[in-house]
Amino acid sequence: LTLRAASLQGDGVCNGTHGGRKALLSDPQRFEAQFDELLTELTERDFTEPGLTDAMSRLKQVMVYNVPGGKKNRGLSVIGSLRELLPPSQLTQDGVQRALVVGWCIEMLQAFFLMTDDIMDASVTRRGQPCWYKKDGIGLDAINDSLLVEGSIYRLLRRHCRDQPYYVHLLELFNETTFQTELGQVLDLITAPPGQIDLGRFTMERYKTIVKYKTAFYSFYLPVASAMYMAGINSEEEHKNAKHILLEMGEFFQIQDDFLDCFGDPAVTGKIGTDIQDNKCSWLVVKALEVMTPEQRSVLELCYGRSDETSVTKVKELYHSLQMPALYQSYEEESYQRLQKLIALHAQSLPHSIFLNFAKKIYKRDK
Ligand code: DMA
Ligand code: MG
Ligand code: MG
Ligand code: MG
Repeated sequence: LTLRAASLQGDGVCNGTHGGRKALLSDPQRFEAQFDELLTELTERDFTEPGLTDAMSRLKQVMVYNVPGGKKNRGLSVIGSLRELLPPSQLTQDGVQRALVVGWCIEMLQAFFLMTDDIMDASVTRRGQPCWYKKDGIGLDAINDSLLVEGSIYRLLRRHCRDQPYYVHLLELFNETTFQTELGQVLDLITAPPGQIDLGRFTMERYKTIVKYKTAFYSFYLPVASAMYMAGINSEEEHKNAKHILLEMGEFFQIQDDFLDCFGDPAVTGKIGTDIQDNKCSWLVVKALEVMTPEQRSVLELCYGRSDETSVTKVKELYHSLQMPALYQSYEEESYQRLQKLIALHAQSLPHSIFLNFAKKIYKRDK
């Protein structure tokens, strides 16, 4: 297997050697276009018993509302990574199509987590619209809707990848990643019991475990590992190297998410922050605790984890007086440098561009 150092494909536009209209589209355009096809497959091609029509139209509605509205970095990075891993001669049209399907499966896994995350975090908006459970007449039925989305992942994988040599690897990877994320979510939740403020719980050690599990595995390792399996790269050593770098990126990504929860613009992020109200073990509270005076700590003790506007404002004022935005900026810079070193050290035979492309997309983001 030859690994290319850089993509010859550039922005992923095909040169038209295979003919047909699809060949003129860029990967992001094809990815967009594929969603409707997958939706039709899921809701019209099987379970066609007339009695199920209403259930299928609900599934369609749930998918349309919850799956395609994000940045799609995770989904697109499957085909992006695969193009770095295989020479163009080894990547067929069908291979590209399958990488796009797997990309949508990751976007669906994300939608499944977010639908339940928003219920548990009592969030109000997501991707610039009301959270699904907040919609009239939905409420906790959103739980079963999220399970429908999760189940649909495996229907698509079976339909499109059943005959591929990497099918079982993908199934195990998706299962393992789902469980890891659920472990992360449980740690996130039990470290933030409503109404029980105990600032002693918020350690950097606990923080790192939470974010590795709840975010890094599914957002960073999963898309690249999927592409690796699809390219026939199964060696534990290679996966270990990739994981090392990607989990580090995932940790940084969640630190950004925590920063944006408090300091981001909801008009840009598409979501209104809830971490202070929810008593969350956020990077901001962990870092603030490291630098605050005992007096400031007693203020935090009284105001953190409360939903009244006055308390939330006091916590934000405290963060400002501790220069948290500046502290975050310098952390971002330092983390970027560390990541570059990590890539140089651990990427080994994997093309560095896979990791660098990812890094480019996430550093300095505001949404
Ligand atoms: C994100 O945690 C983790 C998962 C598994 C969705 P979060 O609650 O901080 O995410 P968000 O800020 O998007 O609600
Ligand atoms: Mg949340
Ligand atoms: Mg959460
Ligand atoms: Mg968040």
